[in-house]
Amino acid sequence: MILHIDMDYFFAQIEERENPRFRGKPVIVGADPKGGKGRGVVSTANYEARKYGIHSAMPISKAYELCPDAIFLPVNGELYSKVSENIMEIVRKVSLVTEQVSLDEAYVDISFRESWEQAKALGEKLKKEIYEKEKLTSTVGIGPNKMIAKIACEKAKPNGLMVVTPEEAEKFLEPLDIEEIPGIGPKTAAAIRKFLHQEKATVKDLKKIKKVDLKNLFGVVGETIYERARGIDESPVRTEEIIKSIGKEHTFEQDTRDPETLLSIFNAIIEELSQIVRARHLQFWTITVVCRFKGFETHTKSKTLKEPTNEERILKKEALILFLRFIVKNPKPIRLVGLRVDVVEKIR
Ligand code: TTP
Ligand code: MG
Repeated sequence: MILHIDMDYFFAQIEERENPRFRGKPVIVGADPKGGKGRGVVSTANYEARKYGIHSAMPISKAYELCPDAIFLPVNGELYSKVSENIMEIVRKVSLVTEQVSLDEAYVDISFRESWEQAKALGEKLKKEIYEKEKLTSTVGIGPNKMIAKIACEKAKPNGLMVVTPEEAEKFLEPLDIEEIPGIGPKTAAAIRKFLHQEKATVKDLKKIKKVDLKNLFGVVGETIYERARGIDESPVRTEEIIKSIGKEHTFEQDTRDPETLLSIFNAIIEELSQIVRARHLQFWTITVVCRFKGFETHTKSKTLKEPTNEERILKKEALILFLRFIVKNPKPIRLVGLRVDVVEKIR
């Protein structure tokens, strides 16, 4: 029995809590829109703003175009982290077998409950306690595994609770679009639709594809897709917080090819990441550079080292090589640069 909890419109809901006069109005948290000329993205928006089609990761300029009268607020990361800590403390009281996946989202193994009714009561209690202590609404999904719990939570949003029992699981999944299955992204979905000769495909359609065909299409991932379509997901709730990757990015005020601007920002990102890696006693293994060009065209280049290390000198060298490849290959002005490292725990 797995419980998945996800706070509703998290950053924006905290802002509403702090400023009750924002309630009922569209609220957008993210980069400065600068009267429509802003260049960053939306972090999140409350449900009033979502009615205008505004969503996370949308360019802030687009959000401004859709709803110029919305309340635009900067990201107050410090406040959101503190609230997140308070919430996760409440969640961990349910069970220590908790896996926090982001600031506002966690899985809890609640297999100690004796029935699905009891599981539901536990979910309700958790929601209530978070609301009483933090004055914030959340949504809970409960199911026989992480995948089902997560999708149930999506379906119950906002301020909802949904339980899907093992008997209901397959029927629950069948009408869903294949892209609602975690692990099936746009490219995988397109390949599945092509195979089926269909413009749209549900999980029920996906189940018509034989395991061997999915394996031929996607390799080992094909097997996972085959299982997930049937409601099977054996992945455990990972209790320790495992940091898998750390990243930083920067959007330029104007698209640029100015070497001094590009290099000074990129070097600052390298230094910042390198400091985090050392502070947390981690080592990096794979280095990925992201470059977004004029027109939002986004590319990544990666390099995996022979062995993990925490040396800034190596990060600098490898990241710069990847970055230079972008500059040499693509003459377009650059909108955003980013760097991500996949990390492992340093053996102490
Ligand atoms: P989500 O849980 O994905 O979104 P949400 O809580 O705003 O809305 P809901 O769950 O009701 O659909 O993400 C949690 C927070 O993480 C979100 O409030 C802001 C931040 N975030 C970003 O900064 N950028 C993003 O692209 C996403 C998806 C989230
Ligand atoms: Mg959320």
